[in-house]
Amino acid sequence: MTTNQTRHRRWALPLAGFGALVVLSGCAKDAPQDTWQPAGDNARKIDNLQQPVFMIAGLVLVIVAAVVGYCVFKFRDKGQAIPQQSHGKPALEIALTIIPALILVGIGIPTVNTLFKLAKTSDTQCVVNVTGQQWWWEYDYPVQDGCGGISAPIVTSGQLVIPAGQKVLLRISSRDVIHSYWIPKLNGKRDAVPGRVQTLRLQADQPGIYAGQCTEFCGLSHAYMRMEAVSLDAAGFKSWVENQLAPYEAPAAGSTASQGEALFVSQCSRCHQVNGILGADGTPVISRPDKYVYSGAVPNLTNLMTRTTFAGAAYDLMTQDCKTALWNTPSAQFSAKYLEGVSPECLDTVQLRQWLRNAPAKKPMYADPAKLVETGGKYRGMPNLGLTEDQIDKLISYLTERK
Ligand code: HEC
Ligand SMILES: [Cu+2]
Repeated sequence: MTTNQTRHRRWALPLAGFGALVVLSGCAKDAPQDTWQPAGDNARKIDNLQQPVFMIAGLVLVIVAAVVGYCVFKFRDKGQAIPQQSHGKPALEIALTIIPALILVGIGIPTVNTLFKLAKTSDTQCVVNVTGQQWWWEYDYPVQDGCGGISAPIVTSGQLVIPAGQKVLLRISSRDVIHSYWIPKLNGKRDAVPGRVQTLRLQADQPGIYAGQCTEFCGLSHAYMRMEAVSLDAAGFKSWVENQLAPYEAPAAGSTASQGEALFVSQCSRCHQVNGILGADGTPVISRPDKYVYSGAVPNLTNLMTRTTFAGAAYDLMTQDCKTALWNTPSAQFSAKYLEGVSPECLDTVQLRQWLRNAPAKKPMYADPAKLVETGGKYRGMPNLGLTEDQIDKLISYLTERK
């Protein structure tokens, strides 16, 4: 090999790395989970801190890399004699201790200050309880005057709906293992720890939809444990609340949806609650997920079609085109658009059908009966219920009416 070739080889790797960095940095444009594009007050506080900190850290990196590079090059082995050995240079050592200490203090003061500002919850205007479990998030809205008034509890999952411009207090916990709640454009992370309630203040400036995902490894389907925060204008949020609390309407007698409802009562309602649903004898059907599922809870399916994703916001209920259109709706029109729910033209039941056919095949979740021993006979996710295609059709007809 010629010296020229060796020289080229030496530069190939660093150059390729640099090229990859340049290409990858292009991905950050319009990334839905970009901390560098804050969309609310808390995320902006974090951004205002991380910008200068990264700048300082970057500068230090450049200086250190330049000095190391210079020394490596200047003092490389040219067959010269070993230089005279010396020890200690107090002026340099003291200077190199004081300078980093000053930099750390300079970064530390605004960091601690920001932490205190982010931890403040006394100024929040309404509350949502957020509970993580394998592998989805439950949101329950207690009765309150805040958020424009909520007159009865609302329980939903996957998509957190909040009023835009308001400081919302999330009270975060978990029913099984440790999860972590993170909507990067709205605030930092907060761990969801069983037996503890941790608070996080969330605020979105504008109506819109913001993506997030569980950021604490929590088992098999951790990667499918996503969430979305949806912010609506005041009037939009009020309609959302009213819609969630609207009385149950049974499907027309004899319809396919009505047969689906009966199937739902017999197959699903031991785990899933649909508020207001009545059994064949006319009494309310109350679910008992704690008897069948390890975490003790499963998603409330009362208004499934008011959300656009399901099963930990990992799968879609609408076509990709409609989804893209929703995500790109300008904030002034967003609330009305979201409140339409999944319209018949947008409805895409492919993933829901796969889910009902065999949920654990779509989302790995220890629903395998052979593993129930570990959890005292309880499932860790939704089991395969062995439904026929005909049953699935009826159930889909029923579920897709639920808005
Ligand atoms: C043994 C309890 C159990 C039974 C029975 C059950 N499910 Fe589920 N289901 C779950 C669990 C647990 C989840 C959450 C899984 C996840 O997202 O990881 C779930 C999730 C869902 C979801 C997604 C909900 C959302 O908001 O994300 C739908 C839809 C659903 N199930 C429909 C059904 C239907 C229809 C039936 C009856 C045919 C049924 N399930 C029976 C436990 C059950
Ligand atoms: Cu998780």
